[in-house]
Parts: sequence; structure tokens; C-alpha cells
Amino acid sequence: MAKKFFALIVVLTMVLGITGCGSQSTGNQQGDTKKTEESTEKPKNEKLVIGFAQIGQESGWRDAETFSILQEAEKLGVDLKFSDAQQKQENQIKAIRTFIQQGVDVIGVAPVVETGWETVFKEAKDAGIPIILVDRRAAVPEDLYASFIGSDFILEGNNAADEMAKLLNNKGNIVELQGTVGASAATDRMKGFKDQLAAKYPDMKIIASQTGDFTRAKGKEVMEAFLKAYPGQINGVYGHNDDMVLGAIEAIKDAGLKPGVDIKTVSVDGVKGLFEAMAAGEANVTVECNPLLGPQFFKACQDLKDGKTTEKWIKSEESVYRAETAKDDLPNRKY
Ligand code: GZL
Repeated sequence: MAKKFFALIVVLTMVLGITGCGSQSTGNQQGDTKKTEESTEKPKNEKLVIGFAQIGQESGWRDAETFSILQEAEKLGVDLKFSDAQQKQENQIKAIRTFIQQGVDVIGVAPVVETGWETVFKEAKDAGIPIILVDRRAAVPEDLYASFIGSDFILEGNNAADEMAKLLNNKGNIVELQGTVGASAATDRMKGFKDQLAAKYPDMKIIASQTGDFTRAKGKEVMEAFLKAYPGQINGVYGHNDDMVLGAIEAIKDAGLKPGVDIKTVSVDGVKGLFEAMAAGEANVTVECNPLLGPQFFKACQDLKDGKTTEKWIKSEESVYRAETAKDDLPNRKY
């Protein structure tokens, strides 16, 4: 699935003249001047010039989000300057500074971690360029960003705990595969799950929790270690994203156990690969986290360019999907 998205991303980047992998798009050269007070107001009908500082390509979910941004930019004729930070905050900060120099209308960023953004966001504000947070939050004062477009990660964690309770009949040992340390999606999914267990499920226990950095490879590695450390004691695995649980499923099979049966799985995202695992009887539940944020993002950009205010939190609508309906759901899945 990720390979298909990646191929499509390559095609779209060629069409849009955008480069990735820790470097900037060239876009058009008109944006080389710094946005200053003297700059005249651009005519309203002029096309949007947008900078997007993407995290990287760590998961199928991330590829789907990038595809949605690129596809929507192409559809709307946006001059998109796109940067792939390869999961490094310093690359995202560099990209934001470049976008400021280019005088873009709006900067979008998916903050890889929550902290360390205040200085560069202030530089954008001083340059009169609004920031939109996409799919992850940043720990900055609210006046430094126009909107956060994304999910309620705490609710996702709550829902994941409720689903795990149903699978384990409210009793059992759980191991947790955390996302990137310091990422709001990881911090809040962990909190939501833990708070729900404390509030409703006294006989369910998290016996181990470690980061798999949202990647399939690391998810497999960490699950292998958990299986060695807790032989025969693990009833369920909770992953902050589907990709890490897809890696854990490989580890469970390598250990001679049946994923989805001997060890129940609950994860977040709703990527196609997880639906395929559920249809094969190797996974149990995915809590949807919608990555197709391109339309909402560029609508907010246009509103800001037109001088309108945007909601501080533009929430994504999401559901919970279970193995029982996976075969029927699969054809309708868009990522
Ligand atoms: C969630 C997003 C997370 C996904 C992961 O909004 O930030 O990052 O859940 C992705 O798959 O790596």
C-alpha cells in the first residue's frame, strides 16, 4: 500500500515540480523576496502560494496524507512548496525559514514533536505569514498558529482501550507500542488509553510500553523483545499506529503464535494493510485517524488569504473498524 502511494507521490511531485527528501521544492522563483510591510497586497484572485513542512515517509498513513496534500494542490492549481524532513525537526524548521524568505501566503506544518517551535513560529508571525498545524499539535501559545487540523488523539486512546476491553473481556495483560517520543499523537494516545483503563478496567494492565517510532520495522523489533521478556503472558498489543502493529503481527507469527487470536490487536490509523490483516484473521480493531486532510488544509489556507478567520481546531471525523466487517469495508477504503 505504502509503495503504491509512494509511486503516486513521485508522479505528483514531478507534475508539481516539487522535490522531497529533506530539500525544498523549487516551485516558482517569484517567491524569492522576503515578505515585508512594503509588499503590496496580492490581488484576491492570485493563486495560493503555500509552504508545507512534512515530517517524512515513516508510515502508510503519512504517505496517504502527503498524497492528499499533493493531489489537492494539483487539483486547485496551488503553487505548493513541499519539504520532506525525513523525521528531523531541524529540517522542518529550516523549511519554515525558507518558506518565510519565499514570502508564501500560508505555512502548513505537521510538527514531528510538540516542543521547540516557538522561535520559528514567531518569525513567521513577524513576517505576517499564518501557520496551520496539520495532524499533530505544537506546544506554543495559541496566537502563534491559526488552526490545528487533526484528530482528537485522547479520544482515539479512549476508544482503543474500550475495544481492547471487549476483546479481552475486561481482563488481561497488554503491551504498548508507542509512536515517536514527544509527538502529540503518541503522548495523547498513550494518555487516552491509560486514563480509560484507570477509569473503567481495573483488571487490564499495561505490562510493557516502548516506542516503535510509528514504523513497521521498529514495531516488529519491539514486539520481538516483549515476546521474549513476557513469554505466554501477553493477551493484547496496543499500537499507536497500524504500521507498528503490522510489524508486531510478523513477530507474533515468528514466535509460533496466532496474531488476532492468541494475542489480540488494537491500533490507530485505519490503513488498508490493517484491514487486510483483519480480513485474514490476524488483527482485530483499528481506530480510524483520517490522513486525507488536503481539502480541509487548502480551504483553511484560502480562507486565511481572503482575510477570514478559521476555527482554532478543525476536527477530523473518524470511526472504529473491526475484523467482523473488514472484508466489506476494504473496497471502500481510500488509503
Ligand atoms: C496522526 C499522525 C501519526 C499517524 C502515524 O495524526 O501524526 O503519524 O497515526 C503517523 O501513522 O506516522
